[in-house]
This record gives sequence, structure tokens and C-alpha cells, in this order.
Amino acid sequence: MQIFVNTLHTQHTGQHEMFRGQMVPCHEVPARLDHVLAELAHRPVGPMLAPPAGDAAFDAALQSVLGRVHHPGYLTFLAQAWAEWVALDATNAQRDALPSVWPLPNRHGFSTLHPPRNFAARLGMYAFDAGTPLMAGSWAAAQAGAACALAAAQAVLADMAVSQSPAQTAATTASPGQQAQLPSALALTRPPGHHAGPDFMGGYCFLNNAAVAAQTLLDGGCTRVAVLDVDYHHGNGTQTIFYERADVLTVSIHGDPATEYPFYLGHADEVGAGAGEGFNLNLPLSRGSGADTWFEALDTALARIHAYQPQACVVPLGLDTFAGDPISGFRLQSADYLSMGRRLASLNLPTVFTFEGGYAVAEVGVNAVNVLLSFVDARPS
Ligand code: OKP
Ligand code: ZN
Repeated sequence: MQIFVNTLHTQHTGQHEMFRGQMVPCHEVPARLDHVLAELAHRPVGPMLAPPAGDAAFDAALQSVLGRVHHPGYLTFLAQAWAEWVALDATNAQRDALPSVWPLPNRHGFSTLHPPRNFAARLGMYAFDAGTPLMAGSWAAAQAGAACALAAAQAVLADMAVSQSPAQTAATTASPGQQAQLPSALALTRPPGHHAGPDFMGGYCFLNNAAVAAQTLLDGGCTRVAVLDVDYHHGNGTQTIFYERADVLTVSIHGDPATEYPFYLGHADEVGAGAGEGFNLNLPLSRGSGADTWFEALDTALARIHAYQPQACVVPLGLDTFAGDPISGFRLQSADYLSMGRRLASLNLPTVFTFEGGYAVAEVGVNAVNVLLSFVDARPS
């Protein structure tokens, strides 16, 4: 497994998030990624790499894929947001930007003829919560993270290209006795990505790294890509990006949005729309669910993905299903992540992982590496 590390991740270090009427210290902290790195140093899973620096073709590919996943107005906003925030008031440089006002498009509406000029009003149009602080280095860190997702997908594509086409690679994996190539890669990055939609940020996410990986796999010749989101929280951003498309099957196992963040999306009856009808599967589980329930849902997810016959898979890997997670409600134990890796490997697909949630900081490294190591150990190399 090739591991692309976002070396700029500490440029995004939030101070506070709004929680139950108070500003509380951020849960999504740089130490999360440091713990994964420390565990990988003890239990290596593959080479530690960086996306190509200063490579014009790679930079163009990044701009191109970001433009296919996100709206241009949203990307421009993100690129300029910090400068606008500081221009409002020089003392803002000491404070993270957070929204505190939102349009309610489904209720009072707002006039699209008069989009607001005010920065706070525009931040509210692009952000769905007050838990996603934006600071001086957020854009640089998020872009560098998307670059890791792009590089990870490109690395997998390069190894798939050993045979004539991605479809052929997938076909060879089915024949027993043959050591088919099963490339895998990890975008080891924060901030996470799966809550970021075409034109919205939230849930600690700005750019959707999993969507970048999936779109890159399609652009590289795959015709069908599956996304299997195992984070505790529903991948509302990824679902929205691909909701009307049949070339990406989005599957998510998560806390029931009736009680769990992000609340407004992630129900079982959301099956996709238009050409994408039938290509979104949500498997919401009650808060408090343990490993038995979770792995039953995983079997359902794997069966749906198998039936879709994708040529590659993207796994937004959140470790916040852990029993000790401070903001989540499932009850997986560290050993369960070994089983998770083995079950994911049983798909026999070229796979890109993106690092998402997991807020039991001391345990997130062990749990992440348990998935990754058991995944690679279960596959031919
Ligand atoms: C991001 B990821 C809960 C506050 C929720 C946002 C959680 C974002 C999770 N009371 N804050 O999916 O791990
Ligand atoms: Zn999560």
C-alpha cells in the first residue's frame, strides 16, 4: 500500500468549534494524524510518499479534478476566505472564521438575484455548521490533502494499467490461482473530506478527498467506482456529489441521522436520483450499535458493491466507530478493525483509502493501522 502523507496538515489547526452553545476545543486535531504516523513507524504498511511537488502536469490534474468535484464559486471562495476575513478587521487574524448566519432555502428562501456581498453571509451560504473553523492555512492544508487523494488514485491506476484496461484487471482478480495485481493506496491527510459537498463545507471538511479519488479513478479509465464510507458519520458530501450519477456507487454505514450528525441526510430511503437512482445505499444504524450489527451492515454493503462490479473502490476510513470515541456512538473494539481490514480486502478490488474521522486520539493510530495492515496481509502482493 502506497501512503501519501499530507505534510502541510498542521497548517490547519482549529482553536474552537461551536458545541451546545459554547465554544469548545476542536476534536479534529493534528495529533490524530501524528498518532497514525507513529503507529505506521512501528507497524509499516507500505512506503511513505508525498505527491509530486512543483509538477505542472500534476498541479493541472489537481485543478481539473477539483473542478469536477466542486463548484468553481465555492473553490474561489475557499481560496480567498482567509484574506477576506482578515480584511474585515485586522484583529481577525487571531481568530478562526466560523459562520453564524445561514439562509434557509427550503423555508424562507433567499433572493438569488441579490447574493450577499457580506463575508459572514457568504460563509454561511457555503458552510452547513459552526464546527468547521477556517484559518490562515486551511486552504493550503485542504489542497495538499486533495493532492494526496489524487496521487493515491493515480498510484493505484498506474498499477492497474499493467493489464490493458482497468476492466481487465478487475476480471483477472476473479480467476483463482492467479496472482492478480491488487494495488492499494492511502491518502493520509487532515482535515477530512467526506462531509464536503459540491459547494459546501462542514463537519471539519473543506474538499472531498474521497470524491477526488473516485473521480480520478474514473478519469483514468474505470467505468464504475464504488465508495464505501465506514466513518461513524454519514458521508453527506460524497453522497451529494454523486447522487445523480451511475458511475459511482456510494455506500455509507453510519449512525442513524434521526439522532446523529450530520442529521439531515443519510436515511435508508435515499437511493439516488435520475441516472443515479439505485446507486446510493445508506445503512443507518442506531446509536449504541456494536460489532455484530456493524459487521452485518458491512456484509450488506459488500454484497451491493460486489453486484455493482466496480473496477475500483474508495474507502473513506473513519475510526470514530470505536467504542472510546468521544463524539460518536458505536461500540467497535480495536480488534474489530483487524476484521474490518480483512472484510474490505475480500472485495478484491484496487482500493484507495482516505483518512477521515476518529477522535479517540490515543487509539486512532492503532485502529487505523489495524485496518490497513490486515487489509494488505489478506491480499496477494
Ligand atoms: C466529522 B467526521 C456532535 C458535534 C458534531 C461534527 C462532527 C463531524 C465529524 N455533537 N460535530 O465525519 O468524523
Ligand atoms: Zn466521523
